[in-house]
Amino acid sequence: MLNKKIETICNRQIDREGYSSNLYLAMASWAETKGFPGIAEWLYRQSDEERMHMLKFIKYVNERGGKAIIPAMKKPQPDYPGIEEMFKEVLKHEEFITSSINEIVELTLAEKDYSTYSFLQWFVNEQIEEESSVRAVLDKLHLVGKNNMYIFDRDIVSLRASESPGE
Ligand code: OFO
Repeated sequence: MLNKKIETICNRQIDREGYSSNLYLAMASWAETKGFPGIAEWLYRQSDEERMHMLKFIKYVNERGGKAIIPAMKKPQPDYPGIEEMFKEVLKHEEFITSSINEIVELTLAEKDYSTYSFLQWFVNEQIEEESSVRAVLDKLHLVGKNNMYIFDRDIVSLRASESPGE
């Protein structure tokens, strides 16, 4: 049975994963309307992965005798000043999610909840991959140069770190 503190912080993470999914969906839609189908595809897939992360937390909380709270949809900003600025925003958001996961890890140790600690190890590793995947996108963007956006857009899908979202 989850203790209340762990249940509450896991519900906070459900909210954050749900927002991540929504944020990347808004970015995907924006990129699509700007004529970047490859970037949009990268972001649509990222949005799906984030929904899987949210589901993992929901199922875990319920399985352990807690009650998952489904969050309201917060509206992300609909427009971005440019592709690079948008990916910098993605990196900043992933760093925020990493620190959010680390806070839960710290709490599980303080509360001696080793089952949740073990559940979180998948997320700890996932965050390493996600941050490095976004850094690779930013590196590629600098390498290709902003004047070759056609090539960047064509190649970005091959930069995805992993295609195994849920398991
Ligand atoms: Fe982008 O990460 Fe979820 O956890």
